[in-house]
Amino acid sequence: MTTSHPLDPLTAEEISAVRGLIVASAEYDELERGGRFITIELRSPAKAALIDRIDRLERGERPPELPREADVVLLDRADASTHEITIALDGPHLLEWRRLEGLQPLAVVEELAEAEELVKRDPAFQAALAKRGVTDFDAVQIDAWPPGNFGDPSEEDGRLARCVAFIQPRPGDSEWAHPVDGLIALVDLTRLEVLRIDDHGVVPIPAESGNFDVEAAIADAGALRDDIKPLEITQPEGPSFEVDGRVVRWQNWELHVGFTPREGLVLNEVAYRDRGVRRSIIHRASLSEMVVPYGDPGPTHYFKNAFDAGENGVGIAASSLTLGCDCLGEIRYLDATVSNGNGDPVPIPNAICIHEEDVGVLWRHIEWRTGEGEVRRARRLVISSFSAIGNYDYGFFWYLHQDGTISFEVKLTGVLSTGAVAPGETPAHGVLVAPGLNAMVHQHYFNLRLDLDVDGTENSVVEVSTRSTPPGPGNPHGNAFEVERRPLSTEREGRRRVDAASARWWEIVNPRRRHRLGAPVGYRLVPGENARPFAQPDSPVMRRAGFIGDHLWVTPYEPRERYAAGEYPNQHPGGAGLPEWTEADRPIADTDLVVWYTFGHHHVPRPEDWPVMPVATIGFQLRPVGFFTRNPALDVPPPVAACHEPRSAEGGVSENE
Ligand SMILES: [Cu+2]
Repeated sequence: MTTSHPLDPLTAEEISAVRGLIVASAEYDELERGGRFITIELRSPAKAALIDRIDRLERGERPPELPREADVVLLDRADASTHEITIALDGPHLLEWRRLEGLQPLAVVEELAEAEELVKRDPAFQAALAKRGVTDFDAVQIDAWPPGNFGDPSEEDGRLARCVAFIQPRPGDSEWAHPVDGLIALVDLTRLEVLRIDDHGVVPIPAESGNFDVEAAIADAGALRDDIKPLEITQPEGPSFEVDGRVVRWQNWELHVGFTPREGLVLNEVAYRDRGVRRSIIHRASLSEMVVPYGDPGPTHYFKNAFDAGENGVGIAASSLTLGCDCLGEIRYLDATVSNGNGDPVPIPNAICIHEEDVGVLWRHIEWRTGEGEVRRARRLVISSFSAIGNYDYGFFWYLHQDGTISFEVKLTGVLSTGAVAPGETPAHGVLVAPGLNAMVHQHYFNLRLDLDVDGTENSVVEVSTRSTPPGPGNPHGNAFEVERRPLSTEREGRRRVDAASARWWEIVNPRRRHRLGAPVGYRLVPGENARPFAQPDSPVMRRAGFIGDHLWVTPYEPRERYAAGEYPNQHPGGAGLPEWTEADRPIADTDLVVWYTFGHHHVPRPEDWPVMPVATIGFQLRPVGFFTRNPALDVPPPVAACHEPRSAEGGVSENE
């Protein structure tokens, strides 16, 4: 018997009920060619109601049932208009149906497949392929990219995709090794028409295989490695966490694991039970947007800047995880359910993997005089999922640590996006990874929406920088440095950038709750790897992805402000989301606030990233600062009876001396 939670994602039955209600409605009847279902997801109950529910549970009261509702995005198949529909699941009945003008939701897989068939069978596209020596059109794979928005008046209407071709010599081969450069088809996804074919001239298609299966590895290295002995992770008494429905409890931590079609993994109601008292830290944390701007101006590449969340759906693209492959050890899985273009539920079994990992030493000190000391081993709770979007694979990993730290990491792997260059040519905006094969420079940006509620909803953000103390009487030896704390009081002040020179970080504090030593309790957002964008500030991509112009953004909590590049980035001319909202310059001090952290992985490809990339990681940490009175992990027991006993007792050192 598992417990249900008001933030549990919609079940397959609920998705079917929502679909059934919409298809039977009078509003749907008016759609000339029916609708394409883009997303069907839970509409979150109001934040105040969720907090009230927790408070009541803490007091031992029975909380009231919260209404269960669904949000649907539907595309009119006749005129490509977008419709937002809200459904109450008790009944069920229709609450609201809104038609939007000029906004395009993410593209679903059915549309990508239709575009592929259309372009592959297009006589003009086939003629252009034939000019390149390609006549087996079954070996052609078409990649439909979100078109972006470059202000071209002929691209203002309709629902579009830019399609590029790859050749798959044999079924199962990696097509990414064989890009057809210089040839693009602009497609109308609703009317299913090829609007335009741009042929910028023949570039030889790279021939070398980019396969990375076992057969390819043996062909490359002669054999597979034979010196890997079994490494088994066993927890004979089971894992130390418990999963109740989608609520996870582990080592004082409690949280709910959600999932949405657009964001994928969502952490809800993350709290730490501190000596029996539940202390809130995060109300909701999710990947709000991604964008991958490419730095090659060529005709087949300049438009590549996919917003993988808002234009594709990170949750829709989630894969099932398998034991021993994606996750190792004592695993507990959670399933996800998304929907297809027809509105039918699509289960993703084992979409989320939960397990414990040993991560080395938690803390340690050995006295040099005696050789005695204390050591504790660290473990962390891992909650993760993987999404495969086109050529790339992204792993999204949340970690809870025993010292109160929460960290997030993206694992980037999969296959590089490629183009071709003429033999002997060196690409100016990329790197050769195989003969004639260009891996273009690019960046991967992620924005995490962090609705932090540190010990309550009213929080403030302080920027903490370190500077050298000016030489003089206060710094006679020149060694001094000091920490500067700068409160961020309005949204425009809250747009900040990382700065290695001042070792900058930000602290989210609760000014109403003080540590015993006087300072407000808080959590420190510690940046990891990061980068500035290199696209021009007034370029189409920077207008559309304004959230990558700064690394930190702070807004007052507003439930409709969910995604860093706005609700509908697909084909959007730009300006939406964080840049637009923060222009209001609302106050952000001592209020219910949301922190949005943007971080970018700067990817100048290496030959070693080919034919499949070893994982690169990027992320950040949220570390308690004055949240606890002292090291909260003192109570972790020693891993064995004694790690470092006096030297004599170890039976060696003293006697031999
Ligand atoms: Cu990359």
